[in-house]
Amino acid sequence: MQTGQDIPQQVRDIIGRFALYGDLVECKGFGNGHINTTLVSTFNQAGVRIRYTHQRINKGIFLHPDQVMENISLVTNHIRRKLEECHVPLASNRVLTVVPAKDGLPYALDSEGEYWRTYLFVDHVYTYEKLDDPSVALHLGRAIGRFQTQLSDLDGSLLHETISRFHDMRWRYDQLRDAVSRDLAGRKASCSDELSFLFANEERGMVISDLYRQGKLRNGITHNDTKLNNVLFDETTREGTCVIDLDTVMPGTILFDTGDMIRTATITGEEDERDLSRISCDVTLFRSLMEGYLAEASSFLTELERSLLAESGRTTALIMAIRFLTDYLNGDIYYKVSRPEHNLDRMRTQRKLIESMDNQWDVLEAAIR
Ligand code: ADP
Ligand code: GN1
Ligand code: MG
Repeated sequence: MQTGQDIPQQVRDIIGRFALYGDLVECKGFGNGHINTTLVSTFNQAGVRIRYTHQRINKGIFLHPDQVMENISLVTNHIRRKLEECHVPLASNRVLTVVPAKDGLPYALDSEGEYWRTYLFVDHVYTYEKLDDPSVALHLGRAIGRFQTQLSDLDGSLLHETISRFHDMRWRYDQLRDAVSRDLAGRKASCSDELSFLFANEERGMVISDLYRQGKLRNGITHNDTKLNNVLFDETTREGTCVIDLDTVMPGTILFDTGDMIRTATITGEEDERDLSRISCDVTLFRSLMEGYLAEASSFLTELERSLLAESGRTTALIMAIRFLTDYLNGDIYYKVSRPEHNLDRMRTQRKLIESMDNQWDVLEAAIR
C-alpha cells in the first residue's frame, strides 16, 4: 500500500483526471482479475474517508475501450433507473457507479495513452474465489437471475460488441487449431492428452453455439463473464448485491451467463488448482445455485433455454479449457500467469470439472427438473 507522498506521480496524475474531491491519501493494487489492473484509492473529503476503484482497461484485449465504457454507462444507468423506479434503497451498493473524468467522459487517458476508469468502491462486501457454502450459491444464482431480469428490456442493438465472437465455439476451436499448428512456445508435445480431450468434445461443444448462430436461442443482453468473483456479496445480508466486471456486456444468449456461473460456483477447488483430486462438480452447490437462479429466471426462461442449463455449464467449462490451452500454446499472451504451466493447470481443472459433470449428468438434469 502506498500512503500520502509515497504514491507515484503517475498514479496521482491519472487519478487526478477524474472528477473527485478531497485529498488522495492511500492507493493500493486490488483483486484477482486475469485481465485489467485494479487500484483502490482512499480520499479524505473534509474528514470523511471515501474509496474509489480505478481500472486500467486492457487495450490489447478490448480494442475500443471507449465503446466498452459506452456499454457500461448504458447498462449501469439502465439498472440504476430500474432500482430507483422500484424504490430499492442503496442503489449505489447494487450497481456500479461510473465516476466521470473532469472532461465529462466516462474514462481518462494517461500519459502513455492507456485508458482508465473510476467507480465508486462498493464497501462491506465479500468476493469468493471458490464456494463451499450452498447458501452463497443460492445468492449467486439469484444475483445473476436478477441481473438478467434487469436487462431484459434494454435494446441489445444499442450495445457494441466489445470482443467479437467471444463465445463462438467454432472460432475458439479454430484458434486452438491455429495455436497447435504454429506451436509458438514449443509446448504442443507437453499437452497431447489435453488436446485429444478437447477435440473429442468438439461436436457436443457446438450445441449451444450453433443453436444461437441459427437464431434458435433468444438474443438478449448478457454479461458474458459471470464468474463467481465478479459478484459482490453483502457482508450483512449475504445477498449477491452487485454484478461487476461489465467489460464484456454484449448481445448474447442467457446461457452464456448461466454457463459461467455454473462453471465457477460448482467447482470444488480454485480455477488453477494443481491437485486435481480436489476438483469435481459439487451437486449440492449446483442444486442451490439453480434454486436461486430459477427463483428469479423461471418467468422469462424458454423451454429450450431451461433444457440446456446443465449443458451451458459444461459448454462454458469447455470453452474455457480451449481458451486456456490456446493461450498456453501461444506462450501466455492473454491471461495473466504467475508460473509457466499456469494456463495448462487452468485447462486441467476445467477438464476435470467436465468429467465430473459427465459422471453425474443424470443428477444434474434431475436437479433442474
Ligand atoms: P478483472 O477484469 O481484472 O477481473 P474486475 O472488474 O473483476 O477486474 O475487478 C477485480 C476485482 O476488484 C473484483 O473481483 C473485486 O474484488 C474488486 N472490485 C472491482 N470493482 C470494485 C468495486 N467497484 N467495488 C469493490 N470492489 C471492486
Ligand atoms: C477473464 O476478467 P476476468 O478475470 O473476470 C476472462 C473471462 C474468463 C475468465 C476465466 C475478457 O475474466 O472470459 O472466463 O478470465 N475475461 C476476458 O477465469 O477474456
Ligand atoms: Mg473480474
